[in-house]
Amino acid sequence: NYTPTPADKFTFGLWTVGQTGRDPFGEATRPGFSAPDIVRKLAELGAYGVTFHDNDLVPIDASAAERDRIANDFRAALNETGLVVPMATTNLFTDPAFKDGAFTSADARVRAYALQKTMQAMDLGAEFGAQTYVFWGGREGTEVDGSGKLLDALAWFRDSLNFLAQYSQDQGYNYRFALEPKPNEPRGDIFLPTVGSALGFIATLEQPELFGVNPEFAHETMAGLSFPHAIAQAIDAGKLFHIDLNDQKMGRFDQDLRFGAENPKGAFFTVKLLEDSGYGGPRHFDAHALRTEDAEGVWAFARGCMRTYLILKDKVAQFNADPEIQAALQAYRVQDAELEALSKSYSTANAQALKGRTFDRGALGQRGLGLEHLDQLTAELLLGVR
Ligand code: GLT
Ligand code: MN
Ligand code: MN
Ligand code: MN
Repeated sequence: NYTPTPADKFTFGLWTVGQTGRDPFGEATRPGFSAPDIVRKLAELGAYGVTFHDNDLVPIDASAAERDRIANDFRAALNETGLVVPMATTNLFTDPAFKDGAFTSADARVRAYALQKTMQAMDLGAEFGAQTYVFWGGREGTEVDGSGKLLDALAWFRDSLNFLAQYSQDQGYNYRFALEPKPNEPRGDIFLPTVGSALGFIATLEQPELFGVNPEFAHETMAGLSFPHAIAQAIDAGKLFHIDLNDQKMGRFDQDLRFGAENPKGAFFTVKLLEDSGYGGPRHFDAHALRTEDAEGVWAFARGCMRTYLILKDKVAQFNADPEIQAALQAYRVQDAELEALSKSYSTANAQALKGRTFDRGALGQRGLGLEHLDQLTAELLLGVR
């Protein structure tokens, strides 16, 4: 009946349901909630966990005593509800100090401060048992490429990630790190703009096995790319360490819409990849209620994200079991054991055999693939008439 339980592993950032409706053009439209209230409400709704930036929980200028009091209240709510904290991250974008980047600032003092702030945030995350640490480089980018830092910025970014990975090992935290790409906003151009570019960068790090990606539906869509294709590549590379689920219209500002709100077909194939591949991590919603909503609307939004995921998960099972869909899939693929054996891996003999083979090119080009039929079946399944 599409009611979530912790076994579904749904998580929300404190900043998501805590979002107050503020945008670049207007003030907050609702007050937001305290962290312990968010924990209690999410638990009541059937979520598994909660995530945070250091400053979602502890204000940037809090005293040591305040920090401890806040951490204790938060811990009490977690203990009371059984909610967990699987992921934590650093706010390296709100404070004016980071206006030209954190790890990629041209100011060595800002880069050093970003390391200090991240180490402290990693301590805070570890205190609550976080195992995944996200890096969203929101301010890591430029508007003015005349500043001449494109190559330096990548080197500074690499040094920082290498440094923090060693800090994590040194402290015994053993975090798995997840880089979150985004093409633009708030910077004109953000470094590592897509899942593909993050994967390429990870290969240049000192301990690449500790790093994966945290792809977000909205961010790949903003770049004009397909989210299912992006996560398929991450899964193939063994790099899907975490995921940010939401929705987005292409070519717009970062909308962070309720999961499935805009592109249910993209959401369906996202859920299908996660479920069919056996992805075991949290299903993390990085989205927020529309600015039009009050507190009740916020919880309707959160419930909706989870409910839509579960409905789509059901549709995935239906898709996988539907005889007509499975027949269409079978008809689409042509198998040929002999040719597949010859093509799978190179040997001189296989190369010679393939070169000597005669192919009926005309017939290969004439075969209809039945994809219109398959796609209509998928559409009807999603529209609820199958
Ligand atoms: C911010 C951003 C998100 C990131 C968060 C992690 S913060 O809300 O828009 O996409 O996932 O830093
Ligand atoms: Mn976003
Ligand atoms: Mn966002
Ligand atoms: Mn995100």
